[in-house]
Amino acid sequence: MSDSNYRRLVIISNRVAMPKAGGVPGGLAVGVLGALREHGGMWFGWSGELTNGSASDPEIIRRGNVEYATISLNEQDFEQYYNGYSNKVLWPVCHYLLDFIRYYADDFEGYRRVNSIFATKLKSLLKPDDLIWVHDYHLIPLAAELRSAGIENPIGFFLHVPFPSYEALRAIPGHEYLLRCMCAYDVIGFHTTGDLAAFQTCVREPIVGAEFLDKNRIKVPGGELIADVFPIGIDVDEVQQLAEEAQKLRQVQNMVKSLGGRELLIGVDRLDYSKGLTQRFLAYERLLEKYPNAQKVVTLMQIAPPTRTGVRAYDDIREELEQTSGRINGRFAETNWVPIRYLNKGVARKPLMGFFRNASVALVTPVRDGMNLVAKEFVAAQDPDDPGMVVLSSLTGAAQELTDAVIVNPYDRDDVADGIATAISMSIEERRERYESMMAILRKNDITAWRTRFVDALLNEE
Ligand code: ADQ
Repeated sequence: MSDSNYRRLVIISNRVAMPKAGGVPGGLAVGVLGALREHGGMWFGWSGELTNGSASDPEIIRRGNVEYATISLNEQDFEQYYNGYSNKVLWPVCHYLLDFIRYYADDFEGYRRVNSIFATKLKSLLKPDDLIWVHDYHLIPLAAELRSAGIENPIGFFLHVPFPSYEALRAIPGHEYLLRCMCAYDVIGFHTTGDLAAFQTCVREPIVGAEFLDKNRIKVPGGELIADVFPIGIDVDEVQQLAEEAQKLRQVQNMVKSLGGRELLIGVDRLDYSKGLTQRFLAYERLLEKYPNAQKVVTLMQIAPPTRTGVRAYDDIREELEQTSGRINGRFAETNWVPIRYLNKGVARKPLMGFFRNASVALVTPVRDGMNLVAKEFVAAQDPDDPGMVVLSSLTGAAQELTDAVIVNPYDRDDVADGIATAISMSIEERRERYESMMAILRKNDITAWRTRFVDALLNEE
């Protein structure tokens, strides 16, 4: 046990995923909860509730070794900070999807205001020995706000999405402010070496004028920081156990029965334009055209619950997907077969892992993704004797680690269609070999490794 285990870990993210709150947790919540359950500590953030007045004081509940401290936010503040600058400006620029950027000065103001509110509310809960770990693009200015409020604890930041190179980042109003704010952290973590390199292109600019001291240490205005790569992982044993136990669930058995012996291709994503869902459906259509025999042997089940409803681009993608899946089903369906089962809702974690275990192929084809935990969970959920295969976008962080997946370019329909055909027809020996090598990587870079490496880096910065 390292020293860090004796220090309280305080994690801050936009949303706190309360136990049994329902809904589908995203990747950040799955990762943070995994890390916090092991280490113990406090998770601070938004409760999911909105108020007409000002933000509420923290409400604290304890479950096991984790304290959940949540605040409610004013409706307009939330709209501007979350739906506005965070998700209409930062999310698209971080995913290199500049056409989706919708900037409004009021949203930027709201983003700064809510970060200042987070700092004020959090300050009263902090103890001098706490290690502070801030998560994701919603809260980039938080360390700067905490420092202004007199907090001197070590503060780390982990970005769950990709970091854009300066040529993309400079497109957004406010980027100078964001870069200056990042200098207030002691440790900054990214998923991949590519993200780290992109960050370096930004801080090299005169606006920061960073000096690179050694491999990961950077001198910035006001001090030094460590910027490094910490690929997020999964709890491999938990996923394996859930997947095995789920075989007994009626929900899983009924789904398998309904396939009528066909091979299951599965996609599981939040309904987000970065996940490449329309392109995925079109690539699947290409598979059915190019390999007509596949029509008799495969079914695609796409599970995609809506997120960020109320943001125009998310409503649009939902409509587009309904139309595309409807058209493909209309074109190819038979009396006893529908090519795409499109579910617009989440599935609980255990049956989901059970679905993964019964699928022959996972389609993980985002047009950009920081890491992608679905790819990792799918591999861990497989039966080692007869494992399924992942068709994985080269534009995900996961592709840097899972090099034994079938790697494809999500923008190239033929490449994805051929990738699916390769995965379906792969020999059992080759699947087993690739599974073993991917599992070794998942075990090496698991959720414990992610958390301990980051917390140790933070501790070393004192
Ligand atoms: P997300 O964009 O949310 O995460 P991802 O990494 O795939 O993407 O994590 C999604 C998580 O939610 C997985 O654990 C998955 O099982 C679950 N999930 C997704 N859709 C679901 C559904 N329909 N029903 C039930 N469960 C579902 C962000 C970044 C990623 C990064 C993670 C973690 O965008 O790039 O990998 O954070 O850092």
